[in-house]
Amino acid sequence: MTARAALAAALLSGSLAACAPGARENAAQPARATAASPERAAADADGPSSRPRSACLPVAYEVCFNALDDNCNGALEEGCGVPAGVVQFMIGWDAPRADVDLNVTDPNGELIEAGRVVQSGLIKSRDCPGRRQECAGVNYENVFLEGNKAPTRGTYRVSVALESLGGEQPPVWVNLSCRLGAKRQAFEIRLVAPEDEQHVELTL
Ligand SMILES: [Ca+2]
Ligand SMILES: [Ca+2]
Repeated sequence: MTARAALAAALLSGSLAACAPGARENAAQPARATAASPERAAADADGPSSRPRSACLPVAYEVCFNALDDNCNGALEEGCGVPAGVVQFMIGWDAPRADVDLNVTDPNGELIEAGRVVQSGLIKSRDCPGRRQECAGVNYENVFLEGNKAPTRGTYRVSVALESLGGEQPPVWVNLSCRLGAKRQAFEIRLVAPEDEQHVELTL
């Protein structure tokens, strides 16, 4: 099956459509905070796959920097100093030296990069692990809509790609959380080798 063909859509209701992972080499599991499950063991044994995951976990507290709304209160990483917005895409991964990239292209076709606000109001807050390991092993990347700007309607294209393993043992497990207004969805992504990539599209 091709990567594109693997984009089994997890359709969201209402005006938001299709936040679906497309795997070249992927599966899914939380980057942290959960123990290995039988499903994960099976995925490890069988090779790449991918799947949506619960947008949140029913626990009493928020775990910082794992790109999950752990306590299911609708807020991602609250109290962790991570900027949030009504449009937001966030990834988090455990492997400290692995270089994973979150590449979001907005409906205007602009790629969201760290340190530059594009016309749609989106900005990327950081690029991990950083050229000089600035993220200090706490690896997450966050694209969010700044301030009170109205979200731009159209299709947002998201890529989660493994740039390099950096000496880490594969697979690298990555959490991806997506928010468009009231709609939220999360994915567990498994990246095995450099240039592995997972695609998601959301339409507002
Ligand atoms: Ca969290
Ligand atoms: Ca939360």
